[in-house]
Amino acid sequence: MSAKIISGNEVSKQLKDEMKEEVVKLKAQGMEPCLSVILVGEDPASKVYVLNKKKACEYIGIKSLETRLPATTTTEELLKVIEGYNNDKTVHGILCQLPLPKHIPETKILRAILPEKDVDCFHPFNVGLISIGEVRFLPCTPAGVIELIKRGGFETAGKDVVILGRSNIVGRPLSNMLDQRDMNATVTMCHTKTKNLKERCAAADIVIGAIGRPEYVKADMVKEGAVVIDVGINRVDAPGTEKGFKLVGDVAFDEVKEKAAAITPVPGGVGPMTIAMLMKNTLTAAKEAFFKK
Ligand code: BQF
Repeated sequence: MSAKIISGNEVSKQLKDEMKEEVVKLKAQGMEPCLSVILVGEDPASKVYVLNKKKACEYIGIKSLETRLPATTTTEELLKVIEGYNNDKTVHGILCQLPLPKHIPETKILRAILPEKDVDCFHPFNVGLISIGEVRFLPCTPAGVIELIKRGGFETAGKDVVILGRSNIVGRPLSNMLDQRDMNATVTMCHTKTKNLKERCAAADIVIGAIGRPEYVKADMVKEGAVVIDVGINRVDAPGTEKGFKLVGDVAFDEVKEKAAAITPVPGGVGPMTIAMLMKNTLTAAKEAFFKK
């Protein structure tokens, strides 16, 4: 039997349509939600991501501002740009596209964004709020994963979830969210030093791949009837194709789909959900700012 394919393209479209309607109402009340995106350098993947965010803003009716800085930008120059957006009352969300050029310390930059405008939810203050279950923003990719599981109709309460990967952006916050009282999953985080990793995966009701290794999760690592969520976006060489590369996830899709109950594709799975959740955070920030004053 072949797995149900959980389409992030479809679910994210649905979410964006809901937000589009909401923005019409917010604008009627005199509010114009606005997201500022800062891109430092010329990373080709980052350029695509920034463009995806701009297009989503346009679709929903969120105003978007963009600052593009050369790769040679100093930390101080970047901090100035952030400060400008922090002080701008018409800007509700700010994000600095990662990764940054190596000479700029990421931690320093992420701490500079005002927590109430931190729509990526990377500021330590907002990260801390998640771990105590007191939530303002949810980090975009983990929130997208959870939304896909929910809208796919899959229960998390009492389920064993294995997360492959412990990054600050995906694995760690996702673990923090899934074992809160509203989700009630039992979470195991696996990494390079984990013993019996294969066996742990194969025993899980839900497997989440977030390690950045192309097609790492094979069919023998997945239980019959499991739900498999693929967060990986890996560029692999594909000679003869238009771009010379293709995107594959952390899951060997073709073989795992024959065993899983449900699986997310790459592209068109978690990726578009990340963007939709960013839009949701931007609306949250705008509403908080507007109704507070
Ligand atoms: C799709 C990201 C790693 C590091 C920094 C749609 C996106 C990707 C794929 C996208 C990502 C990944 C983003 C698809 C934003 C997700 O159709 O499968 C959208 O734009 N993403 C980012 O901003 O920074 C990253 C991954």
